[in-house]
Amino acid sequence: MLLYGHHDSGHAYKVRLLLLIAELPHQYEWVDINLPRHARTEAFQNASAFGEVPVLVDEGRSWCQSNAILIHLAQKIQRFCGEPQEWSRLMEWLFWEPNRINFSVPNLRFAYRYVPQPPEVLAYLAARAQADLKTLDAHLSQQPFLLSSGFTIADISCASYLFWAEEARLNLTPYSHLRRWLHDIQKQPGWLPAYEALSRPAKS
Ligand SMILES: N[C@@H](CCC(=O)N[C@@H](CS)C(=O)NCC(=O)O)C(=O)O
Repeated sequence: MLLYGHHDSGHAYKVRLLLLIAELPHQYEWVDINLPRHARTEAFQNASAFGEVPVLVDEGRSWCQSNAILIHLAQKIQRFCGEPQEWSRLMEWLFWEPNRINFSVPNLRFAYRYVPQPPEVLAYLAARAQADLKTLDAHLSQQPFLLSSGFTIADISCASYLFWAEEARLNLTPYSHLRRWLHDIQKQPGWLPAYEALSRPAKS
């Protein structure tokens, strides 16, 4: 398997984390997403239906959209997808995440790191982020992971950008259950911090 990613992509981080935690043999290729799309390698352009990272090439087929890739891998290995009766709960989190946590937190982080936004935009995003953190914290006060059976791709998906909470200027101190959960995810064998997991491999 080959994963295309970039060190600033929490979307790519989700997929790399699953590959690492599941110990799935794979290669990782860093893509310069600061280049215009037409200037990226031909192999990447051919594999990436949406022009974005992450893309996973698996058995000659390319898979795009981070949560779709997580579902593909979890189904393939029959791990990290919860119990069969939890499938709809798993889907709920995987559909909640792109519209909520993955809207608020990455855009806040991007604004503080790269493209400044007016105060009203920052306030809007921060309010959404706080609501999302509260949702997660309340849920995680009831059980260790998002699904009652244990650690799944829902946790990987919802947590990926939260490992960069500081860069989004979000204070996680009030959210003790959420902090405990992030800590438990970090304890999964194979887990790596985002910049380490997604760095450009040294040229040989
Ligand atoms: N919905 C996509 C979002 C992917 C995405 O936004 N990728 C960004 C990096 S985080 C990207 O490739 N940006 C460069 C580009 O669009 O050319 C997913 O879940 O995979």
